[in-house]
Amino acid sequence: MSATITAFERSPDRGRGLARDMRVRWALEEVGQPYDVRLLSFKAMKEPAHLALHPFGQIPTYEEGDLALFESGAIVLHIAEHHSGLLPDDANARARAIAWMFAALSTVEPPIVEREMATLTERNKTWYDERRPMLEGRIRDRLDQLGQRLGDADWLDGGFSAGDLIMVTVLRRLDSSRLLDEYPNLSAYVERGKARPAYKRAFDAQLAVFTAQGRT
Ligand code: GTB
Repeated sequence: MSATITAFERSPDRGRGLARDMRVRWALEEVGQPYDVRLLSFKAMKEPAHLALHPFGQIPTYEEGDLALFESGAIVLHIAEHHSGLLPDDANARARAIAWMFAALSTVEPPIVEREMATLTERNKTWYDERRPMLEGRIRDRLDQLGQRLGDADWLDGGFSAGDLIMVTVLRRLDSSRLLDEYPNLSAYVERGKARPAYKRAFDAQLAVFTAQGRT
């Protein structure tokens, strides 16, 4: 039985693959599982039918048989645990790959999102110019540390894993800034992720939603 995920009917990122359904699509492509997509308007996301699936009225969700999940990290972990290809067999290596998923979501992503939110909502405030270096400094701290750990390796811990999948999608959120340019090994890491055939299939699928609307 195919899983059904939810995604934006009209993604504010205009098909750039930055919304969080992208990581779920990518995970499903990596493990070779077909999936259906239910597209939602912002209004539908806040209606009872969707709130029953997602308490915060967001995308993505994941439905498979009698299982309904929300939170992109939990969904990717579920996919990775039930299909081979995204987590190593060795128990310790598996635990470390899962730790990288959590690191991406709870240590690296928050300062990136905080800067993004400030850019969106505080740009005209008097304090914005003063606050921005601090927000960017917090991101640079994490990128310094992550870049040092990655070194010249291809992936964070051995072979490509769900930890890399989440980390690459998190780092992609810096696309509209120049911050990642300061870290050649991290930029190359993101490009390696984007070069994976499964990533490309997932990216094209979400882009097709945007182009089908005749938007440019
Ligand atoms: N922690 C949750 C998860 O990982 O699944 C967060 C889910 C989430 O933030 N979903 C967003 C959403 O549904 C879409 S991805 N927002 C609607 C709402 O809250 O009402 C976040 C996102 C949105 C837009 C861009 N963009 O335009 O570039 C990037 C990322």
